[in-house]
Amino acid sequence: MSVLRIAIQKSGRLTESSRKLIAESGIEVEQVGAQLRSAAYNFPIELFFLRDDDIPEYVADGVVDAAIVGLNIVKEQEVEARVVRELGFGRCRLSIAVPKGVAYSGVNSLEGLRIATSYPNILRNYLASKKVTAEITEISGSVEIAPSIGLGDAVCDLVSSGSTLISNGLVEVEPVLQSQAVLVASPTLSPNKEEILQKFLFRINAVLRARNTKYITLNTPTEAIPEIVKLLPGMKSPSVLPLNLPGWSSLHTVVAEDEFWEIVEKLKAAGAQGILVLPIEKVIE
Ligand code: PRT
Ligand code: ZN
Repeated sequence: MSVLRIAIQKSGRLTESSRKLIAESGIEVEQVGAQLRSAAYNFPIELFFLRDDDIPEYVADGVVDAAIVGLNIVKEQEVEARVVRELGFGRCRLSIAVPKGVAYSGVNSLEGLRIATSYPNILRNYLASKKVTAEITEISGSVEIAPSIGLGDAVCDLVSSGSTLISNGLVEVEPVLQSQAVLVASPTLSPNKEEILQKFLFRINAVLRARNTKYITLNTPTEAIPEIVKLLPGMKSPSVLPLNLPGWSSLHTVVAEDEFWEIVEKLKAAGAQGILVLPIEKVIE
């Protein structure tokens, strides 16, 4: 029987979220000690725990069949891997930043500068697309200190909160790539492995859809239902149950959580009471 080999980051920013996604997909994997690989008990996958930089090549070489890794790493390594799905965590951006106080008036200001980065390929393509000629200095870590030690006039590095740039006196000037964790797969999987990948994807989809979705119940005067239904985004026909109180009903529906907070005041103004917001574990479409 086939087993799909999936690489995840061994220890780093993506590790916990990757494991959580797999666990919430109902897949049980136990890693004992510093084990490098581990098979799931109840689903035909085997996890490989690797350094993130090694992952794209392992996928391209067929050592593993699929992986969870940052899009930034996949793009930088320019290997053959199919991006199957964005996973919504590990969000960051690759940006160019210059020392505070440097005059900057658009991407042409980078002309002739030396830019330090661990992402030379992405940066080279970006500069070429903007028709800017700059010198790229490749360094492997602590890119943010490069200008202060004379290793570059600017940097191109990953940013999430922006506090690393600020504490190194740098100002973000050009976003080059928006990144997040992605599920990638080898472009050439056997039909059996492709089938396992699609089953894995089906489960991931159900988990990720549920994350921003909440089950809402509320009590409302029955006569206010048409107005309340109009407020609930995308829900044409919520379930309505009579309450044991004449003229009152209980209404049940499913909404995106970020949309819910936009309308909660309006729901109350329309007469809704006793609003409950419940988590949903899976959404299957
Ligand atoms: O050991 P291994 O090689 O596997 O791990 P690593 O140390 O190379 O990678 P790791 O764990 O730091 O990051 C893994 C992935 O997380 C990256 O490839 C990105 O896809 C994603 N990610 C998300 C980030 C960040 N956010 C991030 N902020 N990766 C790195 N950073 C660094 C950035 O390089 C900079 O030094 O955090 C600093 C900036 O953070 P802020 O919040 O100060 O802006
Ligand atoms: Zn790494």
